Amino acid sequence: MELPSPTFAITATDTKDKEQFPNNDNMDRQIFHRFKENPIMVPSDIAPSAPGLKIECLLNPGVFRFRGRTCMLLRVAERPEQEPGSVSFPVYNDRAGKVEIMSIPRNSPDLKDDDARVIEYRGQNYLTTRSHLRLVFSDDGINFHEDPQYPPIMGYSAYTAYSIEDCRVTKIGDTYYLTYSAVSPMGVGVGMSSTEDWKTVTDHGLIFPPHNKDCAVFPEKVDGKYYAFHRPSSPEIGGNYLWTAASEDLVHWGEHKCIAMTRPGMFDSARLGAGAAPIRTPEGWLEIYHGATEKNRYCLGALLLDIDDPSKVLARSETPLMEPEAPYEKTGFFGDVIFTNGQTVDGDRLVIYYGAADEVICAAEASVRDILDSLK
Ligand code: MAN
Repeated sequence: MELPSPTFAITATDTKDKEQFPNNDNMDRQIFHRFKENPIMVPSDIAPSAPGLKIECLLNPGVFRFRGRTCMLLRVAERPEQEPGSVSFPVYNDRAGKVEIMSIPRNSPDLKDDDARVIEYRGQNYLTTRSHLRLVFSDDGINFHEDPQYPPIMGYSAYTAYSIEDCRVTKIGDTYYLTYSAVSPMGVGVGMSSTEDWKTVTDHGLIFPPHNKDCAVFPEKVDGKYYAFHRPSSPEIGGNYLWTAASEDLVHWGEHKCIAMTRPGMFDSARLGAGAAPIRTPEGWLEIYHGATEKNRYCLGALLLDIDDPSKVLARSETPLMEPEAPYEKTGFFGDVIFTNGQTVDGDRLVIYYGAADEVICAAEASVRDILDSLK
């Protein structure tokens, strides 16, 4: 299906927060061309999930097509309005079966809060916001709105006590498979759910235990098996590398192989992880991934993998395909971040949807051919 080119006006009600961002036409030299409507969604575009909460960030959407519309499964990060003397955030209490607000005195000597995303208090780590997943729909791939028929996906389990984040969506047959980061005091693992109609969602539990994230399922079987990318982490020996795994049933995974490691001095020197499901091309599986430096600067690169054996890397970007340059990417809740885990592909036209500075949703398009050529 051919999508209209991105020339639509932003609806009047949404303009207040969006107008602060100047146009960014000067970045055309890059392979990716940012939508001139960026950011296409900001936190004030939707309502919080419960009274007393404020949406701080919209980020890292999974993207798919459903009944003729382009859909984003947004990560919505919330917390209470912050009082000057304390840090407060929601946590799901599995025993009580409800979300509770935890509050920590800001002047406590036991508090470490130098990262906007995470705090440490009395030796325990917490997230400063709690995320759930929210569906928004679009006819043009630019203007997205909620549809009351489709409920949000909330993490109400012990393994999602802190958050449910960065959901990849892969359609196989009639079923959409959701793979997301499940964050709790036990660590960050990968949870999986599936749905056909986005009204009834089946939970398959954790498919990769902590510490693991950035899991994207391939859109079709390879040599009779399902494949996925995942990103186990090791704090001591090893690091934050990109792996593949294979499965007979999408729930039990084996044949783990580390396919791409960090590269000192490059844009992916500290960690890397998969974006959305890979794209089948005549030259191999093309995967847009994120790479970050020790200073937490998140850029995008590409990997080209053997079509019959995705654990074989044929090519990898030497320089970023896209890096934080626009004002909305450089500053925000957590600046210098471009993070994608959702895209649409129509022939040669790839549109990535991404979280910019962990705060707003943006989009950019590229020619698949241009990306493949950049890898030669
Ligand atoms: C991690 C994840 C992402 C986030 C980036 C940048 O990789 O928590 O959700 O976007 O960091 O902060």
